[in-house]
Amino acid sequence: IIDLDNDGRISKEEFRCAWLYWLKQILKPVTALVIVDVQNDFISGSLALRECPAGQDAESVVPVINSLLEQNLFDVVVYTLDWHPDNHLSFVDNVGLRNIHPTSKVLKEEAKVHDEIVFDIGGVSRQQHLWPRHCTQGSWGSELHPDLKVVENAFHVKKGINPDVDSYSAFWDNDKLSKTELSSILAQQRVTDVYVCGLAYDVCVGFTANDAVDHGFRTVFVEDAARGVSLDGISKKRESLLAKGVYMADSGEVPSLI
Ligand code: VGL
Ligand code: ZN
Repeated sequence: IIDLDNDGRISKEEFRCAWLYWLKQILKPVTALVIVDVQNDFISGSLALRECPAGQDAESVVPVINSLLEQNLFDVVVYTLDWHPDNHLSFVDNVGLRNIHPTSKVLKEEAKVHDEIVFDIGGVSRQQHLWPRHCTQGSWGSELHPDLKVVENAFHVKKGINPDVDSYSAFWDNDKLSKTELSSILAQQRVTDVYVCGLAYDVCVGFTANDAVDHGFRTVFVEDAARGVSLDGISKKRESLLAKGVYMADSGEVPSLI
């Protein structure tokens, strides 16, 4: 692109253009859209968000996410899947399978959905929010919503596979015992900017956005493409993410950010 003149030198204007070109190359973001847990159970199955305290319609994120995908804005697309074994500790009907830690205020016999119980897992205490049985591996509830657009060459990341620890973040489990494939996928693809959306705002999307910042990514939370469990949970999560440096945006603003 640089046209040398007769003396073999470049003009001021050419120098300016070349400089801007290289700056743009160096600073060019590589973007990833991480679509968190847009699975049947959170929309119309056992953990349907409309039955949760905030009463939100989870299905309404599907056209918003599809529209983002149809604009071909992102270099990388990742779909995450909550992917639990039958004996997962988060299921309220599995409480009987484990020992309760003496510090637990919730007793085995009285445990119900949304309680915070404390288990004794191999001599270590582990606090756990109790959920209805959801997203068991290979079930209908674990499938992506049938209307969600699935793009070619996307990555699919499963989480919550270890029966003894929950995994809200798509990066690692709640006790940071082990990582999913997400961070190595994003590193391998040279991603700089992570856009998060999906279900649920105050649980898995929020935890994923938080950990994206901790991994050093510029992080954008696409709020109109997310729905949550509780209004209080959503507003607290929003505050803590803002304090952390997460950028809150609506899907309509995304093209101007990229
Ligand atoms: C989720 C509750 C339990 C989520 C997963 O994807 O937000 N919520 N498991
Ligand atoms: Zn789960």
